Amino acid sequence: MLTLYQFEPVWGLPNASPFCMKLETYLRMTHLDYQVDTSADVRKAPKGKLPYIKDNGKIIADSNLIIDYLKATYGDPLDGHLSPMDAAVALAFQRLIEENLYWALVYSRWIDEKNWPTTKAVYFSDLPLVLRSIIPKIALKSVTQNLQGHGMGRHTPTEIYHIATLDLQALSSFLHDKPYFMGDQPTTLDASAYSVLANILDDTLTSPLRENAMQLENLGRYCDRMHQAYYA
Ligand SMILES: N[C@@H](CCC(=O)N[C@@H](CS)C(=O)NCC(=O)O)C(=O)O
Repeated sequence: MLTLYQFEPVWGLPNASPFCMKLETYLRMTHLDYQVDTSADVRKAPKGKLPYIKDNGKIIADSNLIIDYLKATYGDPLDGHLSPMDAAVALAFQRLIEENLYWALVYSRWIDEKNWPTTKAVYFSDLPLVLRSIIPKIALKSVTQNLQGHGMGRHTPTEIYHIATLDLQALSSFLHDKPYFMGDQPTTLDASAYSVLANILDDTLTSPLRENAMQLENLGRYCDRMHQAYYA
């Protein structure tokens, strides 16, 4: 059976890692059998990140490459019906969510001073006491460098939340009153969108990111629908 290596769920979310949650949601949407292993050390993961999978002895990392593999191996029940133009739009929105909006979420959790103490307490609560004052500092340094490398971390907080709000507004406008992003049927884009949006809307932390997302009420209703469909 396929094994999904991902982080332990926290905050009542299927996963606080949008990429882990996206892949688990995809597996549920496609009714593929899987088991979860949360014991993997992220530093020893094939690409130093989670999720990755093991299927029939093959190890594959990166949620998008994993989904490509799953489509090639088990078929493509979610996206096969999309026209080339719709598939292009779905890919563009997926990139907006994963390559831009995601980084504002990372910023709000790790760098926003109001949230870092809670993030730290939750993410590192399992560490032995002696490591609890060392590992979070190392992890924070690495996340700060990643945000700088991406470019999002070079902006002011006001600019970051403004950039993210434009993404959220685009998502809200495109979703409009459709049940799913690409229409009446769920597609892979919904696995990606639901995972980042549910993480942003989660009430454990607060930030202008969450407050602005809350104003866009169709996004909250969409997350409720996805939760009911795949995690009720
Ligand atoms: N492009 C990758 C991104 C995965 C990713 O960024 N995972 C994060 C958690 S959301 C991670 O493992 N971070 C650990 C680290 O960077 O040390 C995918 O789609 O799977």
